[in-house]
Amino acid sequence: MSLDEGIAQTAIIPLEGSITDPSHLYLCISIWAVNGVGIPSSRHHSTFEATPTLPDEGSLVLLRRCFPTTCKGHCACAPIDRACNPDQSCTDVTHSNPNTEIEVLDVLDLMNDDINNVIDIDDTATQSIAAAVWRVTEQKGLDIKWFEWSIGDDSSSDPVGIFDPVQDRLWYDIGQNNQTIITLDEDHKMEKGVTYHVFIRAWYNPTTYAVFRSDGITPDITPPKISTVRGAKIKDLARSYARKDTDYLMDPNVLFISWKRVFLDDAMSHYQVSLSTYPGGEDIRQFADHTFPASVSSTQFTNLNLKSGLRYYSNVRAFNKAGLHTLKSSDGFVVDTRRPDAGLVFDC
Ligand SMILES: [Ca+2]
Ligand SMILES: [Ca+2]
Ligand SMILES: [Ca+2]
Ligand SMILES: [Ca+2]
Repeated sequence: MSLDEGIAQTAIIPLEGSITDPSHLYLCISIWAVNGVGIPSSRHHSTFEATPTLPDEGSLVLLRRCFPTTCKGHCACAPIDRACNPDQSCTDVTHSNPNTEIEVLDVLDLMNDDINNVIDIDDTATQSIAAAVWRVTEQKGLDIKWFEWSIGDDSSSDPVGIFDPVQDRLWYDIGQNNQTIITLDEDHKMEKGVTYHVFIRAWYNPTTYAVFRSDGITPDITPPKISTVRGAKIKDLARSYARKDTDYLMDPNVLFISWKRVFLDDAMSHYQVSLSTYPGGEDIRQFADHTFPASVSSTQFTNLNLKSGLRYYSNVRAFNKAGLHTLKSSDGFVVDTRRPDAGLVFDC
């Protein structure tokens, strides 16, 4: 039998204070792994007793004695999802909290640099990933020492609806981080149309906590639909007040575009408009430069200098709040700086 433990991974951790301070009996070390896309594993905790042997040297002895460190039985000796028997009762101050309070915001990803500029999302395109960040809103009473996260639906003030309170672990520790990304497997997916909250349990001391939760996200996995109502289409317009799509344009510099009642979605977010020489393209005007809120349904392009005889297409992308989009193009138009021959232009 080999006694080789394999490759030891080591790290040097600079300390901000003494670990042999008599007021801190034990040193807790948490280790977790983060994969290439930034998703962390569960945390493994160990408790050590620090014993100085010289003024600046000493040994850490792994504590194998089991004792609960919180009223919920958190302990360093239990297997990762288990607890020790608690020996104190808890004080849940969620509903009347004299201590520091936080707000929990739902986010699409954790790419935000500045916690103060984070905007909460209420819709998501995925049923298997949720993410949240949290920030202190009021500093008072006790400070928060550490956090745990969970996720649940709208039916309870406890995290139920995703995890099974009997079979599954409900709370996951995240230390002093202020963000988490939650990946759910096939058996724990969020249901479409149901609102889910990210729950954060903030611990003030070993027996006192409060539970905060985000205002929720609702998975919606269908992009905006296209209306089947007659006349609801992307219209190339020669004038701002025109109502009928045109298939020729006399002025090569100005085009009006309308997408009124073309797209349907309960949670429309915004539109992007482009102009191109083939349907769906953006070789004349780009989508990203022409973004409009959900309340807008027409726009104009000027200084176009379009070529006579070429066919152009107006294109509109409709985005919903889950970030999904649908593209629709007009049937196009030809620039013709001559007067049109009467009787040759049919259109509705
Ligand atoms: Ca919200
Ligand atoms: Ca939200
Ligand atoms: Ca037409
Ligand atoms: Ca047209």
